[in-house]
Amino acid sequence: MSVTDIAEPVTETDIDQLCINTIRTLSMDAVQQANSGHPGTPMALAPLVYTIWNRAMRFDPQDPIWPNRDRFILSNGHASMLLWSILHLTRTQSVNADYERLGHAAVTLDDIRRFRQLDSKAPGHPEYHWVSGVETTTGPLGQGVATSVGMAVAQKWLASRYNRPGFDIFDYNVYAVCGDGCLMEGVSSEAASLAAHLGLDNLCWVYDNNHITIEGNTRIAFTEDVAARFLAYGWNVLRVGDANDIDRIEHALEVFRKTKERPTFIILDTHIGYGSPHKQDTSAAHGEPLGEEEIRLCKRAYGWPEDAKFLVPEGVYEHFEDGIGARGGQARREWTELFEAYRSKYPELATEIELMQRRELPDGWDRNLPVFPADAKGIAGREASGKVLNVLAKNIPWFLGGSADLGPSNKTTLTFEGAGDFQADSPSGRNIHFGIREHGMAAVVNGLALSKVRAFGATFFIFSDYARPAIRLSALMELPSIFIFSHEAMGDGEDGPTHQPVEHLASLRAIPGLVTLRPADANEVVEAYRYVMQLRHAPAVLAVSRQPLPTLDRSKYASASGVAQGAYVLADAPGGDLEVILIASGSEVSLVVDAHEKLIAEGIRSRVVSMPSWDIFECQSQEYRDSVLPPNVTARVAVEQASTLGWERYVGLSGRIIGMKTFGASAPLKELQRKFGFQPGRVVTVAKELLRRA
Ligand SMILES: Cc1ncc(C[n+]2csc(CCOP(=O)(O)OP(=O)(O)O)c2C)c(N)n1
Ligand SMILES: [Mg+2]
Repeated sequence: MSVTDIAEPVTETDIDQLCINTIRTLSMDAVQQANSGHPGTPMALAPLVYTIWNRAMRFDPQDPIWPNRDRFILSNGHASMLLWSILHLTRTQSVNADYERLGHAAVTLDDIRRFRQLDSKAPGHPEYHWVSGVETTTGPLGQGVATSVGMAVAQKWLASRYNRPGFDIFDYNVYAVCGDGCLMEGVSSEAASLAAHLGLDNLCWVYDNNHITIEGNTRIAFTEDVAARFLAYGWNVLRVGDANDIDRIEHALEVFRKTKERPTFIILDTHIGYGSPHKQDTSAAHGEPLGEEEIRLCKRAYGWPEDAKFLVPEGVYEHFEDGIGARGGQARREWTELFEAYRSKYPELATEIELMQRRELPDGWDRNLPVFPADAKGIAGREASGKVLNVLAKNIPWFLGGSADLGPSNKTTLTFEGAGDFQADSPSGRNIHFGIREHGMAAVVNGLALSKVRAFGATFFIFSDYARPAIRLSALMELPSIFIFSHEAMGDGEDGPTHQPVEHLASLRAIPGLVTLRPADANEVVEAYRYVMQLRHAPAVLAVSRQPLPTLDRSKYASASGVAQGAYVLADAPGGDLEVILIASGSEVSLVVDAHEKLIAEGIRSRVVSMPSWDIFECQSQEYRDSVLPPNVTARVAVEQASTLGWERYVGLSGRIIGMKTFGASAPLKELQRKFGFQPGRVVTVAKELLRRA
C-alpha cells in the first residue's frame, strides 16, 4: 500500500493526528469488510483512546499482565475496533492462560482484516481470556464500568496490604470508557454509588456523550442531568467539550490523577461517526458499515488516501513505541527492580503476591477446616458456611468479600481478629459492604477476581437473579469468582414465594462453566468449599440452607469427600443387586436417607445418591458416573426443592421427579413440605410405584 499520498508528518500534532486517523480508518475498514459492526463510536473516540494509551497509561505492551499496569476497560464493548486497533498499533504481546508470554502479537493486522470472523483475535466484542490486553469482557452495557470498580477496590486493598515505605508495589489506576447505554443501565448506578462511597480516587470513567443510541437521539429516553447525578454520588466531574482536543483530554486525565478521595468522571462531548458527511451525529453511524462511498468521503475528510484499506502509515507503530512503549516499558522495568528489592526485604509478602498472580493458594490454606460430628438436629448450611469461610479467609490473606446487606443472615461476615471492614479510610479490611446492590456486587467481585485477589459476594439465592448477568460473565471469562447464596429453597417459608427460589438452580446449571453446588449437610459444605477454593479458572455458586440440616453420620454413610465428584453413593443396599436409586441435593438428601431406611427395612434394595453438583458430576469419567448411577437400574427418584426441569437426564424417562412445578407459598416450612410432597413417606410411595410398574 502506498503511503506517499499522506503528507509526511512534520510536527507532533501531525503524527498524533496520523495515529488517530489510523485507528479511525482501521475501524471503518474492518466493519466494512465484516459487513457488520460499529464504526461510528471508534471514529469519535479514537482521539480519547489515543490519548489515554499513548500519553497517560502505564501499560507495557511487551508484558500486558504486569501486575502494576494501569487498567483500560472499554465498557461500550460494541466499539471493540478501538481496542483491536490500539492493541495492534501498540504491538501488545499475547500471553496464555498460564501467563506465559507467547512471543507474538495479541492482535495482528490480519486479525483486524478478519474482524468478527471465527478464530480471529478481533472478535465482535472484547473478550477476556481470548485476546491478551483485554482486561474484562464487555458487551452487555454497564458491565465494564461496574467491573472497573472491583479493579479499583482491588488496587486499594493490594496497596494497603503490600505497599511499604519506599515500595509502592501497587499504585495503578483504572480507566473505563462508557457510553449512554452503560449509564442508562442500573448496574452502573449501583457501581458508581459504591465507588464514590469508597472514595476510589484511582478510578476514572470517561463518558462518550454523543446523545445517540440505537433508536435515535437520547432525547427520546435519556434526559437526566448526568453531571448532576455523578456530582450527587460524590464524583469529581469534569467536562471536555471537544473530543478532538487531545491536549484538553490529557489535561483532564492529569486532573484525575491529582484528585484525591473521589473517583473522576469525565464527560466528553463527542460526535458519533465523526468525519462522515452523511452519518455523523446520527444513529446510522452506530451499528452498521458506513458503505464504500461514505468511507471514501470520510477518508477524504481525514486527508487519507481514499482507496487505501487497512493502512498503517509509516511512523505510526514507531510513534506508539516511543510513547506508551517506552513509558510503559520503563515503568515495568523499574517496577521489576523494585519488586526484586521488595522480595529481599519482605520475602513473605512477595511470595503472597506471586502465588496470587498464579491463582495458587498458600501452604496450609485448608488447615483447621472443621469436621462436624453427626447430629440429628444439625446445623444450618449458612452457619456451616460462615464457619468454613472464616477459617479459609484467615488462612488465605487475599480472600475477601461480603454481602449485599445480608451478611448477618448469609453468615458471610468475617469475624476473626483483624478482618475489619473495607472502607475508604480502612482499605485493608476484608469485609466489603456492597450495600443492597446485587448486580453491582457481582460485577465488583469479577473485578476483584480479574485483579487476582480471591473474592466472594453473597445474598439470598432468590436475588441471584439480580446478579445473574455478572455471574454469566464470570463463567464466560473463566474467573474463579465465588457467589454464596443462602436461603436456597423454601427454608424461609413464611416469607413466601417472592423469597423462595424455584428455577434458580436450573437456570444457573444452564450456564456453561459455572460450578453450582448445593451441599446436603455441614460436612458437605466443608467439602464444597475445599473444591471451590482450588478452582483457578471457573466461578462457583454455593447454595446453602437457611434452616438446620441434620449432620449425617459419616461412620454409617459415605464420606462427604465424595462432593469432589459432584455426586456419590451416600447409602447403599447391603449386598448390592439394586432395585431403586434415590437422588437428591441439599436439604432433600437427609429426607431421602429417611426414605431409604424405610425401604431397606421393608426389604427393598435402595441406594441414596447425594448429588450436590451436576456440573462437577458431568466432568467425571463415564465409568465413575455409571458406578454411581448404574444404567441397568432404571427405577430412579430425584428429589429437589426446585424446578424439576432437567432432572430427566438423571432419572430417565421412566423415573420420577419430586420437585417444584409452581411457585412456593407463604407458610411455615413444615406445611410447605407437606403441601409440595417433600416428605420421606412420599418418596417411599413413589419408589414403590416405580417398582410395581417395573
Ligand atoms: C445490556 C445491553 N442491552 C442492550 C444492548 C444492545 N446495544 C448495543 S449498543 C446499544 C446502544 C448503545 O448506545 P450508546 O451506549 O450510547 O453507544 P453509542 O451508540 O453512542 O456508541 C444497545 C442498545 C447491549 N449490548 N447490552
Ligand atoms: Mg451514545
